[in-house]
Amino acid sequence: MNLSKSEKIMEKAKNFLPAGVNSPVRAFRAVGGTPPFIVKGKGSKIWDLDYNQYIDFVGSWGPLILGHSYEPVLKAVSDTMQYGLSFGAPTALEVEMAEKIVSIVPNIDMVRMVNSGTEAVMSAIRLARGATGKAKIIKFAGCYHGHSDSMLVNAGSGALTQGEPDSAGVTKGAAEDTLTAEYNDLDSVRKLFDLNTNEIAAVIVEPVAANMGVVPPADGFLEGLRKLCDENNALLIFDEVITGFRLALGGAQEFFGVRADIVTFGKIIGGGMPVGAYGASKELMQNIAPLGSVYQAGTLSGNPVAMAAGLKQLEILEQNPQYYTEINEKAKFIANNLRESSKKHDIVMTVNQCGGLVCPYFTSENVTSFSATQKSNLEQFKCYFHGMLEHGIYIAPSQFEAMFINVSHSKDDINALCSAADEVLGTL
Ligand code: HOZ
Repeated sequence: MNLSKSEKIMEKAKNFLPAGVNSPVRAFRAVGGTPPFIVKGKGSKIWDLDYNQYIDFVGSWGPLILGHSYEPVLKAVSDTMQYGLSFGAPTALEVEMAEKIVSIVPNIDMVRMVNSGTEAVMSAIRLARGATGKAKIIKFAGCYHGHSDSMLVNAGSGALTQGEPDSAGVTKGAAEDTLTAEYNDLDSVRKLFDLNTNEIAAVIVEPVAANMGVVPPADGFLEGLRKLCDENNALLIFDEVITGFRLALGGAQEFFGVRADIVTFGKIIGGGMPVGAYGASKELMQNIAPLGSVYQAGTLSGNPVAMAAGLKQLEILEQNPQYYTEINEKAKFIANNLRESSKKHDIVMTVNQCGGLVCPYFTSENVTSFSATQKSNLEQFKCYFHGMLEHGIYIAPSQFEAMFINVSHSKDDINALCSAADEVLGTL
């Protein structure tokens, strides 16, 4: 049998990496087959080891909002790295980055840079507990906040794809202070507050749930969370790893007009480099070491090369506010096309879209809750996924991830996606 280069290297990879990958969803377990091993990206396109070209609607899971190998970002990286890769000492670029984030994002005065979204959330939770002196955290089933112990409870993304929303290795102790509510269901949150009077440090939420597919907040949901947190002296944490600088320049707080107390960011502020951050008011951030007693540290935090990439991307986004309208329009167009094609081919489908995030579910249900996402026909998703891949359209290999629309997607790219989807849906 003639194996492709990706298949060959996957065989080797399995000897050295669990399932051949460094992050579970990439292993294609949910859809079957072998993931293409990527060698290059430029603009909206990526290429694999076998010279197949794909239009990429994953974009490194969100951060490449300007597209792959965006020249000014590459130049910022290469200029900066001439002076050294890491110092573990303060650099001016970190200050510039922090100033930029604070000037763009509503309601935060200070940030602490870290290296991933997981780290940002883990630290934000510690900050919330340290500042309030309370232990319990409310999260939502199907929301994913990285893989720190206390957040791997009813988690979304890879955990959900794998069908293991609770991870082995998380001790009872680490999980018992994490309470789970239902996304878009304020009553479920209210009940938890009532049952745990004066014990809830924070509510953490993905303002648009984008690790169970894409589930936008119902009218009044985020406002309701704000109110419940205020009434109960709890902090509201917006996990903006996906929505930050994507829904709008100022993220979900700006898009929905709701204030969070702590905001976490991930890959998007690195423009493709490994970065994360969390930010809050000056008062809250005074708790962070060495100013306060909430300890958190990292040698590579604020790394100059990553800062240069992220800062350049943020500057470009700031200078081009029209990008957000364009991304939104492209995403709307795709969602409408998918709806029309599914009708035309008699495929039961519900398409959710919010800003540059799109997700088709193979169900007739109105997908506004975690339980509705679970009604999607995963066999149909598998066929849809492989059909799209064969047509050169690269989407996430899981029903429970978003499709990311970027600045780099041209009209032709969007039309190619829509006509591929039309053909594929016709074969299901
Ligand atoms: N869990 C990540 C997306 N929500 C996937 C990360 C990756 O495989 O790179």
